[in-house]
Amino acid sequence: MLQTAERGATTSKKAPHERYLEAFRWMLLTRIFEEKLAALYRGGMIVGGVYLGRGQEAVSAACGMFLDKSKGDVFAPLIRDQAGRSAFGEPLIDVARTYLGSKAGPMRGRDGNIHRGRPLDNQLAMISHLGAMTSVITGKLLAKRMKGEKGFVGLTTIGDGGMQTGATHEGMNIAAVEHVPLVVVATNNHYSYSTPNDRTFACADLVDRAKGYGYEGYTVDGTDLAACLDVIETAVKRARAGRPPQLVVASTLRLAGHGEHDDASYVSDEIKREPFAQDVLVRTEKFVVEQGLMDREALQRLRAEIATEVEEAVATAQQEDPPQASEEDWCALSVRQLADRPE
Ligand SMILES: Cc1ncc(C[n+]2csc(CCOP(=O)(O)OP(=O)(O)O)c2C)c(N)n1
Repeated sequence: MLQTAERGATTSKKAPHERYLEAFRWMLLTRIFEEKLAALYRGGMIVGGVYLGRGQEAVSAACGMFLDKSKGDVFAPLIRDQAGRSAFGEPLIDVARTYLGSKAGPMRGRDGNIHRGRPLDNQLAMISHLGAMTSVITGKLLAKRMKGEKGFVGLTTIGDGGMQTGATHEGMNIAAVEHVPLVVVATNNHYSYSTPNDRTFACADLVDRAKGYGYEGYTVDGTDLAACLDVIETAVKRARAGRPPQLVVASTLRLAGHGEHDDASYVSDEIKREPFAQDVLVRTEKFVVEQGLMDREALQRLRAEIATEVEEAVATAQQEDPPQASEEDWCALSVRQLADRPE
C-alpha cells in the first residue's frame, strides 16, 4: 500500500517548470514577507507572537497550490503555512493587518497573531491547541457531504509535536472511519518546539502510523520542491478519487525558532549538518537559475516586485486605526454577518 515503493518513486519525478516557478514565487513572497514581520517584531511593532515558516515553504506552498476553491476544497493551515495560505488566496494585506492590529483586518485587530481564517473561502481559522484542526476539518468535510456536496477534498497541516496529541489521533481516526476525503500533511522539522524527535515519538517514522489509521502514506524530502509538489499533488488527487485519507510526512528543519521569541539555541550542530537542514529557498533558487527557468536579472526583478508588495501591505496596515475596545461586539470575525449568515 504505502511505504517503500511510494517513497522512492515520488522523489525522482521532475515537476513541470510553470508549476515549479509558481511554487517558487509563493515561497519567495513568504520569505520576504516573514523577514519583514520578524524585523517589525524585533522593533516592538508587533505585540502578538510571530511564527515563521522558514525552511518549510516548499511543503506549505504545495499544500495551497493543489487545492481548488472552485471544487469546494477546504484548507486548515497552521502557524508555518503562509506560503500555502497565499497560494490558496489569502491576501497579504489580511496578514499585515492581523499582525499589526488594524481594525480593517479579518480579526478586527484583536488577534495580533496567527489565528485568522477566511471562512467563506473555506480557509479555516486555526486553533492553537495542537491537533484540534484535524477534528475541525474532518467535521467540516462530513458536513459538506451531508449537504450533498461532492468532489471536494480537505487538507490540514500538522507538526511532529502536534502529531502526538489525543486530538490528532481522534481526528485522524474518525476521518478514516467515515472515509472523508482528507489529506494530512505532517512536517517533521525534528523538534517539537525545543523537544527533539527522540523525546517526542518512539516509532521509526511518523509515516508508519498511516497503516494503523487506515491511511495511505508517503514520505518526502521537504527541501526538494519538485518532490513536494509531486507527492502532495498525488495525495490530493487520491483523496479526491475516493481513496482512504492520505498522510504525507515531510522531513525538514525549521530554520527559525518556534516563534520569534525563541532563539532555537537547542538545535544541535549535528542536526544542522543533515541534508534535511538545508535551506529549501536557497536550494530552489539555485535550481531555478541553473536550469535556466529564470536568469539572475529576472530573479532580481521578482525580488524587488515582491519587496514593494510587502512594503505596501505593511505601510497600509500601519496607517490604519486600531480597534476601540468600547465599540467592540466581541464577535471573532471581522463582520458579524460572516458568523451569523444563515445557510
Ligand atoms: C494541546 C496543546 N498542548 C501544548 C501546546 C503548547 N505548544 C505550542 S507549540 C508546541 C510544540 C509544537 O511542536 P510541533 O508541532 O513539532 O511544531 P514546531 O513548533 O516544532 O514547528 C507546544 C507543545 C499547545 N499549543 N496545544
